[in-house]
Amino acid sequence: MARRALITGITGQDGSYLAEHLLEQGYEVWGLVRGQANPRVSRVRRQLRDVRLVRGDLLDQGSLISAVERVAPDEVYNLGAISFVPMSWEQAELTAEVTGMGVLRMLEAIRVCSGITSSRATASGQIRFYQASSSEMFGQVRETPQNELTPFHPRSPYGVAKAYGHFLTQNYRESYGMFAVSGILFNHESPRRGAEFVTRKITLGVARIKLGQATELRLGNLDARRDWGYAGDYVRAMRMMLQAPTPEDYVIGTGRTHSVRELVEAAFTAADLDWERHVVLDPTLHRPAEVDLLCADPKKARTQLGWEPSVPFEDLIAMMVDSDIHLLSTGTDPDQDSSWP
Ligand code: NDP
Ligand code: GDR
Repeated sequence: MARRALITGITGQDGSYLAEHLLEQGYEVWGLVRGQANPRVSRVRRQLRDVRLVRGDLLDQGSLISAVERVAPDEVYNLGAISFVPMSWEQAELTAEVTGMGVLRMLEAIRVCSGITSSRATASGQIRFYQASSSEMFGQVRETPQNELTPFHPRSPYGVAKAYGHFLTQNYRESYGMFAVSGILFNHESPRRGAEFVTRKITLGVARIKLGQATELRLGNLDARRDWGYAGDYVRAMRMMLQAPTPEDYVIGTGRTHSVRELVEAAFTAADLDWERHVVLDPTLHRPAEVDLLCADPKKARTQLGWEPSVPFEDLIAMMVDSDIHLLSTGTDPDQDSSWP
């Protein structure tokens, strides 16, 4: 029998790549969708035809119980979140509810539907749970690179909410013997990345300038450093974690770090443009508290899961620039378009 997976966040970047990956692996894939007229749900219907959809919202406990009952999954991937860090200061309570408490609600849905009470779950017949934890939990780091033992010091309401979800996942594993794991994923990008994140903002900006549709690109802090990898590689790691013999948390990243300035240079170079003629620094885009430096130590994932990233930074950025030039030159409006590159 095919394994059955339920994915929250199916309309997002990672949800799309994970669904494709699991379908390739022979899974029956279900996606949790919310809202009455969410245009991203139509996109999923069109682009991921083999994915079945079930209604539910991380804000609504009953809907999650109904979804888990209906789907009866072998594996649950909790990717749903408010994931844009600046928004988490503007809507801190909502971020706590979706990104933090949403994890509690999904774990409770699994616990209730599995009939787990105060005693430990039996190993057989368990629903395996993946939580999308984040390198933003490290925040202000005192050691680099960061591994599974590096202490957390989150610097945004988003990072705090993720830390809550992370510890809760660990707690359900320890309290109930659930197969519940967190992947501490560093930034991962693709042509499907939301336009609000800095990589895609830059590659779309470069494409507009290249095609004569814009002359400038406004950016905030160019000195922040991130460990950027390719989303298609990172969803493989999610599945690997749920196939491991024991439930454990893993750091996933490339082990290389670049500044936003280097990202800008790579993207403009990929389109034969001089970034200094076009980038405008905008202090209003700086964050109330910044995460200055992130760099993963993915040794555990490499040795225990056999996971390796496959797309180097420069290739990733060139892939995104090419995709955006193609998208815009075919007259597509990325803010309106409902298909994925
Ligand atoms: P996206 O922002 O692309 O997708 C977020 C998803 O969450 C969307 O499908 C959205 O659905 C869904 N969502 C939002 N609110 C709710 C809600 N109330 N109930 C159910 N679903 C909801 O994120 P990514 O794909 O980039 O990331 C996936 C996960 O991994 C997120 O949890 C993110 O925080 C985390 N992460 C991402 C990293 C990255 O670099 N991409 C790195 C580390 C962690 P809708 O269409 O309904 O709004
Ligand atoms: P991040 O990603 O906050 O790391 O969270 P983002 O791409 O938004 O920012 C990365 C860095 O770029 C700097 N920056 C700008 N960022 C944006 N968005 N827009 C700008 O104009 C700009 N100028 C400079 C930021 O200050 C920051 O330092 C992402 C999300 O996917 C999270 O959900 C995930 O958990 C983490 O990655 C790992």
